Amino acid sequence: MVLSAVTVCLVPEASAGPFVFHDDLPGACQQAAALGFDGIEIFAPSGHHVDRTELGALLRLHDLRLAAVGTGAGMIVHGHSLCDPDERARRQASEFVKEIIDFGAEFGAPAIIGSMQGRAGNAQSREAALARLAESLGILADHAGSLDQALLFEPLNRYETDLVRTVAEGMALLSAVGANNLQLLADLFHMNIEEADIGEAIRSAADSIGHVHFVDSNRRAAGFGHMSHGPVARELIAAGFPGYASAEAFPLPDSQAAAEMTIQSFRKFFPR
Ligand code: LER
Ligand code: MN
Repeated sequence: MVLSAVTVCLVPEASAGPFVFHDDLPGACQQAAALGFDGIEIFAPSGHHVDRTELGALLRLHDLRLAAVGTGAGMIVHGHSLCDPDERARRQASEFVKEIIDFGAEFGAPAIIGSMQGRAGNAQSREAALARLAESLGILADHAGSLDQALLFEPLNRYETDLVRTVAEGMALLSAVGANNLQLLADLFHMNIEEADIGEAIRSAADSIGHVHFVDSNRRAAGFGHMSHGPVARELIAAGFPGYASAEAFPLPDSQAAAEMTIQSFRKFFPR
Protein backbone atom coordinates (compact mmCIF):
# COMPACT_ATOMS: atom_id res chain seq x y z
CA MET A 1 0.00 0.00 0.00
CA VAL A 2 1.29 3.45 -0.89
CA LEU A 3 1.45 5.75 2.14
CA SER A 4 0.92 9.51 2.24
CA ALA A 5 3.21 12.08 3.82
CA VAL A 6 3.69 15.82 3.89
CA THR A 7 6.88 17.85 4.37
CA VAL A 8 7.73 20.08 7.31
CA CYS A 9 10.71 22.44 6.97
CA LEU A 10 12.49 23.58 10.15
CA VAL A 11 15.42 25.26 8.38
CA PRO A 12 15.14 29.08 8.36
CA GLU A 13 17.50 29.32 5.35
CA ALA A 14 14.99 27.19 3.36
CA SER A 15 11.93 29.21 4.35
CA ALA A 16 11.21 29.95 0.67
CA GLY A 17 11.72 26.30 -0.29
CA PRO A 18 9.26 23.69 -1.62
CA PHE A 19 7.90 22.45 1.69
CA VAL A 20 4.22 22.37 2.59
CA PHE A 21 4.66 23.30 6.25
CA HIS A 22 7.29 25.57 7.74
CA ASP A 23 8.61 26.14 11.28
CA ASP A 24 5.72 24.93 13.39
CA LEU A 25 6.19 21.18 13.99
CA PRO A 26 3.27 20.73 16.44
CA GLY A 27 0.94 22.71 14.13
CA ALA A 28 2.08 20.75 11.07
CA CYS A 29 1.48 17.44 12.85
CA GLN A 30 -1.97 18.54 13.89
CA GLN A 31 -2.94 19.65 10.36
CA ALA A 32 -1.40 16.57 8.73
CA ALA A 33 -3.29 14.26 11.08
CA ALA A 34 -6.57 16.15 10.65
CA LEU A 35 -6.31 15.63 6.88
CA GLY A 36 -5.53 11.93 7.31
CA PHE A 37 -1.88 11.82 6.22
CA ASP A 38 0.03 8.69 7.28
CA GLY A 39 3.25 10.52 8.02
CA ILE A 40 5.42 13.63 7.93
CA GLU A 41 8.81 14.18 6.34
CA ILE A 42 11.10 16.55 8.24
CA PHE A 43 13.71 18.86 6.74
CA ALA A 44 15.80 19.74 9.79
CA PRO A 45 18.85 21.99 10.36
CA SER A 46 20.80 19.03 11.83
CA GLY A 47 20.41 15.65 13.47
CA HIS A 48 20.26 17.36 16.87
CA HIS A 49 17.79 20.14 16.25
CA VAL A 50 14.53 18.34 16.94
CA ASP A 51 13.77 17.33 20.51
CA ARG A 52 13.32 13.57 20.11
CA THR A 53 11.07 13.16 23.14
CA GLU A 54 8.81 15.92 21.88
CA LEU A 55 8.72 14.49 18.35
CA GLY A 56 7.92 11.01 19.69
CA ALA A 57 5.07 12.45 21.74
CA LEU A 58 3.71 14.39 18.73
CA LEU A 59 3.82 11.34 16.46
CA ARG A 60 2.06 9.22 19.07
CA LEU A 61 -0.52 11.88 19.86
CA HIS A 62 -1.46 12.27 16.18
CA ASP A 63 -0.90 8.66 15.11
CA LEU A 64 1.63 9.76 12.48
CA ARG A 65 4.84 8.15 11.35
CA LEU A 66 8.11 9.80 10.43
CA ALA A 67 8.36 9.05 6.70
CA ALA A 68 11.86 10.38 6.00
CA VAL A 69 14.35 13.07 7.01
CA GLY A 70 16.11 15.44 4.59
CA THR A 71 19.81 16.25 4.78
CA GLY A 72 19.89 19.26 2.43
CA ALA A 73 20.60 21.71 5.28
CA GLY A 74 24.17 20.40 5.14
CA MET A 75 24.49 22.01 1.71
CA ILE A 76 22.23 25.03 2.19
CA VAL A 77 23.52 26.09 5.62
CA HIS A 78 27.07 24.70 5.74
CA GLY A 79 28.06 24.21 2.08
CA HIS A 80 28.79 20.50 2.66
CA SER A 81 28.94 18.14 -0.30
CA LEU A 82 29.50 14.39 -0.49
CA CYS A 83 31.67 14.76 -3.60
CA ASP A 84 33.90 17.54 -2.22
CA PRO A 85 37.43 17.02 -3.60
CA ASP A 86 38.82 17.96 -0.18
CA GLU A 87 38.87 14.79 1.91
CA ARG A 88 38.40 16.57 5.22
CA ALA A 89 35.41 18.54 3.90
CA ARG A 90 33.93 15.36 2.46
CA ARG A 91 34.28 13.65 5.84
CA GLN A 92 32.52 16.57 7.54
CA ALA A 93 29.69 16.21 5.03
CA SER A 94 29.40 12.51 5.85
CA GLU A 95 29.42 13.20 9.59
CA PHE A 96 26.60 15.70 9.16
CA VAL A 97 24.54 13.13 7.22
CA LYS A 98 25.33 10.37 9.74
CA GLU A 99 23.80 12.45 12.53
CA ILE A 100 20.62 12.85 10.50
CA ILE A 101 20.61 9.13 9.71
CA ASP A 102 20.82 8.48 13.48
CA PHE A 103 17.96 10.89 14.15
CA GLY A 104 15.71 9.31 11.51
CA ALA A 105 16.60 5.76 12.55
CA GLU A 106 15.35 6.44 16.05
CA PHE A 107 11.90 6.81 14.45
CA GLY A 108 12.32 4.13 11.78
CA ALA A 109 12.78 6.71 9.01
CA PRO A 110 15.42 6.80 6.25
CA ALA A 111 17.54 9.86 5.43
CA ILE A 112 17.45 11.49 1.99
CA ILE A 113 20.57 12.46 0.04
CA GLY A 114 19.46 15.08 -2.49
CA SER A 115 21.40 18.34 -2.68
CA MET A 116 24.15 16.83 -0.52
CA GLN A 117 25.29 14.94 -3.64
CA GLY A 118 26.86 18.26 -4.67
CA ARG A 119 28.13 19.24 -8.12
CA ALA A 120 31.28 18.55 -10.07
CA GLY A 121 31.41 22.17 -11.24
CA ASN A 122 34.84 23.36 -12.35
CA ALA A 123 36.68 21.90 -9.38
CA GLN A 124 36.79 18.29 -10.62
CA SER A 125 35.66 16.10 -13.50
CA ARG A 126 32.19 14.60 -13.38
CA GLU A 127 33.76 11.10 -13.26
CA ALA A 128 35.91 12.03 -10.27
CA ALA A 129 32.94 13.65 -8.50
CA LEU A 130 30.77 10.58 -9.11
CA ALA A 131 33.50 8.29 -7.75
CA ARG A 132 33.76 10.42 -4.59
CA LEU A 133 30.00 10.51 -4.23
CA ALA A 134 29.79 6.71 -4.63
CA GLU A 135 32.45 6.24 -1.96
CA SER A 136 30.62 8.55 0.46
CA LEU A 137 27.31 6.81 -0.23
CA GLY A 138 28.89 3.41 0.46
CA ILE A 139 30.01 4.60 3.90
CA LEU A 140 26.63 6.19 4.66
CA ALA A 141 24.61 3.20 3.40
CA ASP A 142 26.70 0.95 5.69
CA HIS A 143 25.98 3.28 8.59
CA ALA A 144 22.24 3.30 7.81
CA GLY A 145 22.32 -0.49 7.39
CA SER A 146 23.88 -0.91 10.83
CA LEU A 147 20.71 0.77 12.14
CA ASP A 148 18.44 -1.37 9.91
CA GLN A 149 17.60 1.61 7.75
CA ALA A 150 17.51 2.29 4.06
CA LEU A 151 19.27 5.34 2.62
CA LEU A 152 17.46 7.30 -0.10
CA PHE A 153 19.30 8.87 -3.02
CA GLU A 154 17.52 11.53 -5.06
CA PRO A 155 18.37 12.47 -8.66
CA LEU A 156 17.91 16.24 -9.12
CA ASN A 157 17.21 18.35 -12.16
CA ARG A 158 19.94 20.03 -14.25
CA TYR A 159 19.61 23.37 -12.48
CA GLU A 160 20.52 21.78 -9.14
CA THR A 161 23.25 19.28 -10.04
CA ASP A 162 25.47 18.12 -12.88
CA LEU A 163 25.91 14.66 -11.34
CA VAL A 164 22.79 12.45 -11.13
CA ARG A 165 19.71 13.79 -12.90
CA THR A 166 17.73 10.82 -14.12
CA VAL A 167 16.49 7.54 -12.74
CA ALA A 168 18.83 5.73 -15.18
CA GLU A 169 21.82 7.68 -13.83
CA GLY A 170 20.57 6.93 -10.33
CA MET A 171 20.45 3.21 -11.11
CA ALA A 172 24.02 3.37 -12.45
CA LEU A 173 25.13 5.04 -9.22
CA LEU A 174 23.35 2.40 -7.12
CA SER A 175 25.23 -0.30 -9.06
CA ALA A 176 28.53 1.50 -8.53
CA VAL A 177 27.90 1.70 -4.77
CA GLY A 178 26.60 -1.86 -4.49
CA ALA A 179 24.74 -1.43 -1.17
CA ASN A 180 21.40 -3.21 -1.09
CA ASN A 181 19.84 -0.72 1.35
CA LEU A 182 20.53 2.25 -0.96
CA GLN A 183 17.32 3.17 -2.79
CA LEU A 184 16.19 5.89 -5.15
CA LEU A 185 13.89 8.76 -4.35
CA ALA A 186 11.72 9.66 -7.34
CA ASP A 187 10.88 13.38 -7.15
CA LEU A 188 8.20 13.99 -9.78
CA PHE A 189 9.22 17.66 -10.14
CA HIS A 190 12.79 16.78 -11.12
CA MET A 191 11.56 13.90 -13.29
CA ASN A 192 9.18 16.22 -15.12
CA ILE A 193 12.24 18.19 -16.26
CA GLU A 194 14.65 15.33 -16.96
CA GLU A 195 12.75 12.18 -17.97
CA ALA A 196 11.30 11.45 -21.42
CA ASP A 197 8.48 9.40 -19.87
CA ILE A 198 7.94 9.55 -16.11
CA GLY A 199 5.78 6.41 -15.87
CA GLU A 200 8.30 4.41 -17.92
CA ALA A 201 11.20 5.69 -15.80
CA ILE A 202 9.40 4.51 -12.67
CA ARG A 203 8.67 1.11 -14.22
CA SER A 204 12.33 0.71 -15.21
CA ALA A 205 13.49 1.15 -11.61
CA ALA A 206 10.42 0.15 -9.62
CA ASP A 207 12.25 -2.30 -7.33
CA SER A 208 14.84 0.32 -6.42
CA ILE A 209 12.48 3.19 -5.64
CA GLY A 210 12.00 3.65 -1.91
CA HIS A 211 10.29 7.04 -1.67
CA VAL A 212 8.46 9.48 -3.93
CA HIS A 213 8.23 13.27 -3.77
CA PHE A 214 4.61 13.67 -4.85
CA VAL A 215 4.21 17.06 -6.47
CA ASP A 216 3.03 18.72 -9.65
CA SER A 217 4.82 20.06 -12.75
CA ASN A 218 5.17 23.57 -11.26
CA ARG A 219 6.29 22.27 -7.86
CA ARG A 220 2.93 23.11 -6.37
CA ALA A 221 0.80 20.45 -4.67
CA ALA A 222 -0.26 17.55 -6.90
CA GLY A 223 -3.43 18.79 -8.59
CA PHE A 224 -2.32 22.40 -8.96
CA GLY A 225 -0.25 21.83 -12.14
CA HIS A 226 -0.43 19.93 -15.42
CA MET A 227 1.36 16.66 -14.62
CA SER A 228 -0.40 13.37 -15.43
CA HIS A 229 -0.17 11.52 -12.14
CA GLY A 230 -2.20 8.58 -13.50
CA PRO A 231 0.71 6.73 -15.16
CA VAL A 232 2.93 7.40 -12.12
CA ALA A 233 0.35 5.93 -9.75
CA ARG A 234 -0.32 2.97 -12.05
CA GLU A 235 3.36 2.00 -12.12
CA LEU A 236 3.81 2.40 -8.36
CA ILE A 237 0.70 0.38 -7.60
CA ALA A 238 1.62 -2.31 -10.16
CA ALA A 239 5.05 -2.62 -8.52
CA GLY A 240 3.50 -2.94 -5.05
CA PHE A 241 5.42 0.17 -3.94
CA PRO A 242 5.35 0.04 -0.13
CA GLY A 243 6.75 3.53 0.52
CA TYR A 244 5.58 7.10 0.87
CA ALA A 245 4.27 9.53 -1.70
CA SER A 246 5.41 12.60 0.22
CA ALA A 247 4.31 16.12 -0.69
CA GLU A 248 7.42 18.22 -1.26
CA ALA A 249 5.68 21.24 -2.74
CA PHE A 250 5.42 25.00 -2.28
CA PRO A 251 2.90 26.17 0.33
CA LEU A 252 0.76 27.80 -2.34
CA PRO A 253 -1.70 29.42 -2.05
CA ASP A 254 -0.98 28.51 1.58
CA SER A 255 0.12 25.46 3.58
CA GLN A 256 -3.39 24.31 4.41
CA ALA A 257 -4.61 24.49 0.80
CA ALA A 258 -1.48 22.73 -0.49
CA ALA A 259 -1.93 19.95 2.06
CA GLU A 260 -5.64 19.61 1.26
CA MET A 261 -5.04 19.45 -2.51
CA THR A 262 -2.28 16.88 -1.95
CA ILE A 263 -4.44 14.53 0.09
CA GLN A 264 -7.32 14.92 -2.34
CA SER A 265 -5.02 13.96 -5.24
CA PHE A 266 -3.44 11.19 -3.20
CA ARG A 267 -6.85 9.63 -2.54
CA LYS A 268 -7.79 9.94 -6.20
CA PHE A 269 -4.63 8.27 -7.49
CA PHE A 270 -3.99 5.80 -4.65
CA PRO A 271 -7.47 4.72 -3.54
CA ARG A 272 -7.58 2.31 -0.60
C1 LER B 1 15.72 19.55 -3.87
O1 LER B 1 15.29 20.13 -5.07
C2 LER B 1 14.88 18.41 -3.51
O2 LER B 1 14.07 17.94 -4.26
C3 LER B 1 15.08 17.85 -2.17
O3 LER B 1 14.22 16.79 -1.94
C4 LER B 1 16.55 17.40 -2.09
O4 LER B 1 17.11 17.55 -0.88
MN1 MN C 1 12.76 16.32 -3.69
